[in-house]
Amino acid sequence: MDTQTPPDLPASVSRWRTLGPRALSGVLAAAVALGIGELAAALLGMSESSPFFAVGATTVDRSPAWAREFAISTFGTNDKPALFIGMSLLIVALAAVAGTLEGTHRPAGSALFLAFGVVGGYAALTRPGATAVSVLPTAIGVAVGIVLLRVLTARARSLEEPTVHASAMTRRRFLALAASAAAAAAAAGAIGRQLAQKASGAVANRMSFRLPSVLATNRSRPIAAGTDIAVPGSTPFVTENDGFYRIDTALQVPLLTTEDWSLRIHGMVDRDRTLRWSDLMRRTAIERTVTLTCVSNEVGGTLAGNATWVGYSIKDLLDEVGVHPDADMLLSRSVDGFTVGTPLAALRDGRDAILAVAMNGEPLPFVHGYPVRQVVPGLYGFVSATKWVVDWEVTRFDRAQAYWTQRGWAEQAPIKTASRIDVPASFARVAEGDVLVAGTAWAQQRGIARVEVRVDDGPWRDATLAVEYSIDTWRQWTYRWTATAGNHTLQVRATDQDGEVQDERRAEPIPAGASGWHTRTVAVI
Ligand SMILES: Nc1nc2c(c(=O)[nH]1)N[C@H]1C(S)=C(S)[C@@H](COP(=O)(O)O)O[C@H]1N2
Ligand SMILES: [Mo]
Repeated sequence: MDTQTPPDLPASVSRWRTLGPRALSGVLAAAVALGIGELAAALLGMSESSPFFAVGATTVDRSPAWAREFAISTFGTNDKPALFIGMSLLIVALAAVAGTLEGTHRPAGSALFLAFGVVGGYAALTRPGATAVSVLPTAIGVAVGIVLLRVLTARARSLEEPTVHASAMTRRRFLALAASAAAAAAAAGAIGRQLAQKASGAVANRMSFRLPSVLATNRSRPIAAGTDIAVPGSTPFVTENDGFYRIDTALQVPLLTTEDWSLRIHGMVDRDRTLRWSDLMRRTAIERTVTLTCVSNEVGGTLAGNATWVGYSIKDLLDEVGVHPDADMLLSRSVDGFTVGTPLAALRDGRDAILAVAMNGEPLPFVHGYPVRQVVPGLYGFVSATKWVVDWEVTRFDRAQAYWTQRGWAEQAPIKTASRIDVPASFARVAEGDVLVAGTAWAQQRGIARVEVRVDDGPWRDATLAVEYSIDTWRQWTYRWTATAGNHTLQVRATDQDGEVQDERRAEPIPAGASGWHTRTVAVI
């Protein structure tokens, strides 16, 4: 090697000249493989089988409970971009190794690519609803990737030959090929994504969706004056769809049309039944305002949102199919295979459990479950709020386990009483004197009776509650504080309408929801 080094070049530069093009070859070949895999998946009408998404989805499903907790507490609702970035970095690193290996120990790099193909193919084959052909996008992508890896690394090697070492021509040819590969990878990926969306027809279907009309008697109660006290910076009573938290395991948002949609009801029932969209539309629509909460919400966290939903009674549907008396769980399944176990008792006790089709006057956004999702007041989302729901199995908790329960989360998970300080903001600096403290509190199904605030471990003082909308929605509160200069700690706690004070003991979200009192530090100047 060293004999090829021109005397004026330090060894590190020459090593970089050799390794750089090889590593780049590997990375580009992998990018093309993934882009082609994406495109092939779209053209074959199986976008869930693209190697990148199949591996990502499998990673999500196979990761242990602590990993989900870590991801959500670290990245919040950006957990998906974080996963994509992490995967991409790992792929770049491995592909660079493959390119380097292919240069020195041909065909070791190709073999490594083949190994990635096996991993991707295995992931695609084991996704819910996969068949033998699900492996095709990965196989095609990897085949193209290996050919390109060989061509590129051969070119990269020719750059290193002493006779042409300085040849600008060779270098230009390599760079031109590399640039074309990068462009091809980006184009194939982007076109694949576009095609997948278009082909589903779901975007057009959602645009032509007509909101069901709701009889006056089935409307949600109007929001009375004094419910939404709109302190700047505090949580609005109704959460806009765009700002509504999103939590799910779906790396590719399912794109269903109302025509594709159906709900199969089976298991411990007298009559199996499959409900089509037209069957749903013939039913009586009801409108309800309900606050959803995620079990992963930390004390003081923002994984909760309040919306006005239009949907159809879950209880009525269950009554019609004749639930067996010894059944106690509804195992609902999303089109992507995610499952939720909900106590039948909660669905049938008269609370407003609905199959929702609209959210704040719009068809459900795709990320929130278009065309149909469940909304059940009082239960954390992972045991109640199935999005893209297509299957209901009436069963028993001792016979079936839902997705998160299999991963260490609770079977039963009623929402815990919680309260949060929104204003002043975290580590805010406020002026001495009259300071308005504001926030929200929730105890779905029980209702908020009282909110108290204390400063620096002083006595608890009653906050002023906003007008209550219902026991199923959060309730805003304010507190007037005469602030003195210095650093202060504000703390809040709520009491529900059963007289139960919010649990002071700190608990992690896993297995059944966080508890503890929210505190906030404020600098008064
Ligand atoms: N299909 C599907 N439905 C799902 C989930 C999911 O991962 N997949 N996550 C659940 C969880 S954990 C919560 S908190 C709510 C969140 O609903 P949102 O994203 O509309 O706020 O959806 C629930 N429904
Ligand atoms: Mo959740």
